[in-house]
Amino acid sequence: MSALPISAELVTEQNGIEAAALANDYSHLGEQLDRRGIDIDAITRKVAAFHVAIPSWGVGTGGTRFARFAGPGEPRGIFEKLDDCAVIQQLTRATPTVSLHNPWDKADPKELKAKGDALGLGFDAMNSNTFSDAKDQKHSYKFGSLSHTDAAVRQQAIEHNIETIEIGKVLGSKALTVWIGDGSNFPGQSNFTRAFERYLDSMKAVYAALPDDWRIFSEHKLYEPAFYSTVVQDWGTNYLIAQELGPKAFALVDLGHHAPNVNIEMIVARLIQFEKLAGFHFNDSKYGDDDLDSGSINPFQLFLVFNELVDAEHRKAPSFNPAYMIDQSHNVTDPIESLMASAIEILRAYTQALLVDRKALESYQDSNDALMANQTLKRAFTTDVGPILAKARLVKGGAIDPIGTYRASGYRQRVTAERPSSGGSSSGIV
Ligand SMILES: [Mn+2]
Repeated sequence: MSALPISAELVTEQNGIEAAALANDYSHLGEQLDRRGIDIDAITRKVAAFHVAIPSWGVGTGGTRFARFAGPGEPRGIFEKLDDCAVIQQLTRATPTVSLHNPWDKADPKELKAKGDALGLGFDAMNSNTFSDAKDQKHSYKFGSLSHTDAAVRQQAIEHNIETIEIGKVLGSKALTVWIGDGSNFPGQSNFTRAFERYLDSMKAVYAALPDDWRIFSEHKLYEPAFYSTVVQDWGTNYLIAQELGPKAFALVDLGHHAPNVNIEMIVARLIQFEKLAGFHFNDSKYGDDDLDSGSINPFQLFLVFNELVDAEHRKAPSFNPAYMIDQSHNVTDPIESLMASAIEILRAYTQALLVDRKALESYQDSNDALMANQTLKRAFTTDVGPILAKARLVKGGAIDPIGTYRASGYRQRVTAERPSSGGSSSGIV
């Protein structure tokens, strides 16, 4: 673990500044929760065990279709991206795995594994890419990939997904996430039924190549890059895909991939009930697939999603094993800071959901006491759980104040000197 990017002495020194105040705050919150019959240490242990994966592309500065404004010291390749991911894990202790993208992160898988091991990082779900053309590929995905009208293009996309599984096997990954850009821009351009049949046939070929202990996650999105119709447009279609493919197939929920005001927590409940929830790509949005930082716009929605997840955990829902990943585009902030803040917001929502008095909630629901049922959720949501989050980080060797410690470390200034600007970085939004 000597390869950790921030000096352990600095973390200890910074924690020393905050330690006494945290001890007081934690003790005070412990008394409050005790009056509600909640053991704060039991909650802290659960929070300390919660993990969310970082996408490799998240540490590069994102952009929009209008422009991308590079940030200082951007990682120039996957090995530097892993260094940045290690900073996030070192200070938050909530992000021990990285989700890689093929082909953006292409490198010798054995070298990737060795670099991950040196940094104490594991590898989460692999992401394939048939929504853009890679250099030197024979057929273009301009008019689709797994659902393309031409069998040769579909075969190329299938083989790419199988190659992504093969890379993941070396890294110790156990899942493949498939998001396609396939769809149409004009009414009449595509036959909905035939396109979906072709997609299912292609996915069956990918599914057949999955190792026994792997899962395949399909990700729906209602629009973009296709603006009239999308082949995998919503959770209903996604559920049908998971049903058609078999027991290793699950439906992944990216929070930004729904129409505004859709009740996402209810979708989550349905997928859990029918044992097909793959997991999440966390982000936040105001208008569309904005890919803003988790919890920055609508923390109550994030809490309501976690309320369903904790409810499932509480009642031991069968086949409940969600994979958590952040999927954001950091256009105006330091990506490391955004990812740390987002991991903390995700953990905050989880912690608040753990505080819901489920017995009382059930009783209010059964007696149709709408007001008190809502009050039960709001009581958990409005509890300041910051001391629990800080304590969970501290006991695992992280920072009480990750962003403050990161800024004090001068990491960004150091890598800015080490990484001359290349003018571009492979970053994307999926
Ligand atoms: Mn996504």
